[in-house]
Amino acid sequence: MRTQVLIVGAGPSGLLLGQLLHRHGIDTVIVERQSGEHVLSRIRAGVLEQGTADLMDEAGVGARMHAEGLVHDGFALTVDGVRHRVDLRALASGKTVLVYGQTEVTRDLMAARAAEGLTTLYEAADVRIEGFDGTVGPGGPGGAGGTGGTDGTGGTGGTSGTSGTSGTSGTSGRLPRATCTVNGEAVEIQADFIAGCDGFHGVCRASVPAGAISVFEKVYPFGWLGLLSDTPPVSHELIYTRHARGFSLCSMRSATRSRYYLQVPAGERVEDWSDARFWDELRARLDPEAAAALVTGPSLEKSIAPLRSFVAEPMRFGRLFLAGDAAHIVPPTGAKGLNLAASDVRYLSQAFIEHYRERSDAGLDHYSARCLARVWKAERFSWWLTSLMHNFDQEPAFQARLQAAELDYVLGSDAARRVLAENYVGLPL
Ligand code: FAS
Ligand code: PHB
Repeated sequence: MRTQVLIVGAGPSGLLLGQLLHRHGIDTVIVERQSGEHVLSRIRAGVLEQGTADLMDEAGVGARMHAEGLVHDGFALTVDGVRHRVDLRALASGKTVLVYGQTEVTRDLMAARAAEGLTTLYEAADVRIEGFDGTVGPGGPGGAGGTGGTDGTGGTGGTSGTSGTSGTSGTSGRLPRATCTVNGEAVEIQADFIAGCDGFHGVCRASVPAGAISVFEKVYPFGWLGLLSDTPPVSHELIYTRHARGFSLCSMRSATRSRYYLQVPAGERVEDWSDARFWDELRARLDPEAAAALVTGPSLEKSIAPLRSFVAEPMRFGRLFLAGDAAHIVPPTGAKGLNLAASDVRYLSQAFIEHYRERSDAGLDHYSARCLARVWKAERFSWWLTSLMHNFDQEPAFQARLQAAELDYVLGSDAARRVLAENYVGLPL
């Protein structure tokens, strides 16, 4: 197979990138290790920044998000049993967030891709990528200046197989490609570029020569035990609770479906948590009003996510570009994971469109630095809010006093709340 941009991974990053490029006539193929049903079965993010919602609109898939998503103009921090509201609309210049599950985002993107008849190879086994580090000459594959593809069309883009981007000028002539097995058949896909949207455990970052990449990581001594239930939320807004027994989060997917999280020690096993144990522990951590309002029910899903902060630098290697969790991970406390993936995809889609439409590689050349400037600010905020709200039993007593002082300051200072709100709604793109 031959395409313009080969996308590895059909999570939100890969699907959103594929949809945005398609709307600008750029051909993509997506290879995904799992089935579509498996991808949809993962319960992850729940809060979209305005920039992410705007991107969904640009991709032409925002209708259900606007119809079913819940606009939230604030959330609560509960400390020592007292609930403190953070008024996003007042503190963040009128900005709000949208509560709409990642599962629904993925479902909308999958449906749009299928409706357009675009190629997604699900259950692709043994995916390998190569040829992405080819020395790309001034022309690049259909890029600015050079003669572009071997067919002399100068990279006008177009449908797969006929695009003017085939071949590369002034290079070793190797094209980036992926090989995999689908339904027992060996498949090879050649492309001008590869977008590594295959998440933290994917093959793309792992395919980069060790000497070419730097990684920065912090692993937290706890994880989040999440439970999804068809029960009404305890409050119309999210509640982040700091408690001596551990952090908890009351979130939601709709007025009838709730999402709850408990801080649990690293290494905890989900099999050790019956629904009854989960509900008892959650109730013990909530403020009295929330505890009284809690409606329990059978779990639809229950899982433990380990918490880590992780960044790989740079995010570009020749003709391979990493986006989303393939390049960075944040603890979910700040609701940044999915939103960071969306901002990477915004920058990468703009760069590819510039390459094929305006024959400029400025966006591609600036992609990594542009993403990382935003990634590190989100890493800082996610680490900070995690440090503020979770129990660190192993930390020295001095650290616990600093944490208490920081909380006291945040809750008592308009300036500090403004910083919290500005980061929570998402920094400017
Ligand atoms: P994803 O991991 O979603 O998608 C990558 C895709 O690539 C997957 O479908 C995978 O099957 C596929 N893939 C992997 N290896 C491959 C290979 N070799 N070949 C082909 N395909 C391959 N964020 C929040 O904001 N709030 C949360 O509460 C939250 N909870 C989370 C809980 C968990 C357990 C995890 C892991 C993450 C959570 N996140 C949360 C972060 C999450 O939302 C990510 O930011 C988001 O899924 C990023 O999307 P992608 O970059 O598309 O990566
Ligand atoms: C969620 O609803 O899954 C969610 C919401 C806010 C967060 C993390 C997760 O900070």
